[in-house]
Amino acid sequence: MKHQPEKRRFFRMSLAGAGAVLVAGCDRLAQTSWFPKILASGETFNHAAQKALLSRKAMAQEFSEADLSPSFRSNGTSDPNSAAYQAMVQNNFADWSLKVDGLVEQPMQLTLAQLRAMPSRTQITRHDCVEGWSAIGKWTGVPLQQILVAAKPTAAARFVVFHCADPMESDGSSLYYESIDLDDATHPQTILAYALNGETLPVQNGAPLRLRVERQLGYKQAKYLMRIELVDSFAHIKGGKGGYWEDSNGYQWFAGI
Ligand SMILES: Nc1nc2c(c(=O)[nH]1)N[C@H]1C(S)=C(S)[C@@H](COP(=O)(O)O)O[C@H]1N2
Ligand SMILES: [Mo]
Repeated sequence: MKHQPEKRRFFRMSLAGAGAVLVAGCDRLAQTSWFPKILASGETFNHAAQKALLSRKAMAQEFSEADLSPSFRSNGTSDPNSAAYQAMVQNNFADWSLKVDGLVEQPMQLTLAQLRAMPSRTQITRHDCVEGWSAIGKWTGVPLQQILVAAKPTAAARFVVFHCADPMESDGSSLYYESIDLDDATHPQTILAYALNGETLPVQNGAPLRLRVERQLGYKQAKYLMRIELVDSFAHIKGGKGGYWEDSNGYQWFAGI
């Protein structure tokens, strides 16, 4: 109990940046059920759990401009095979928007202009793909935490699911998807990136918007984002394992590095 005020301050501080961007209701943060729940569960943590939580909060290494890879290669889908996506490319993504729904009090639909107007974070990080290559790139985007604070996840929300535009089968079926938990979703380096190395995010790297979740492997970095859905479980989504490669190839859902 004696640690409680300290803990509360810690979480408040971690959300301070997010407050600046709130469309409405930052004063109501204390009522957004998932937030106090994190605090409440903290009171019963034992030492090992505390340490585990701290390590989940640790930052991924950041690099300098001098470390940038000469080019950031593309992997997996490099040009989504769908008429709907190709039409959006033709139109410079003017008709694209990101849907935020599921277990949220405030479902939203965000245009690129709205996302670009939000406070951004730029980070130079190393991407590690299980296929045996790495690249260092500079990503700019909106911290996911800001979007969550605005959308207000309900008490039941535990995971964020990222629905992508690219079909993984030649018949146009099986869209790529991924998911992360709220710890990773609210990590300061977890951003929805719209720029790579200071340029508009290219199609081959996930235009117009892709996830960067820097403490996990490459396949978690969902490209071609269309929708983020808050859920209490992903058991009912597609193969039930929380991601395309998790379902199809037995990849680990938590791909920590
Ligand atoms: N939508 C979508 N996201 C995806 C993939 C994909 O095929 N489709 N491939 C994943 C894999 S395995 C890697 S290594 C990275 C590659 O990102 P890059 O193309 O920017 O190098 O994206 C990940 N995200
Ligand atoms: Mo990968």
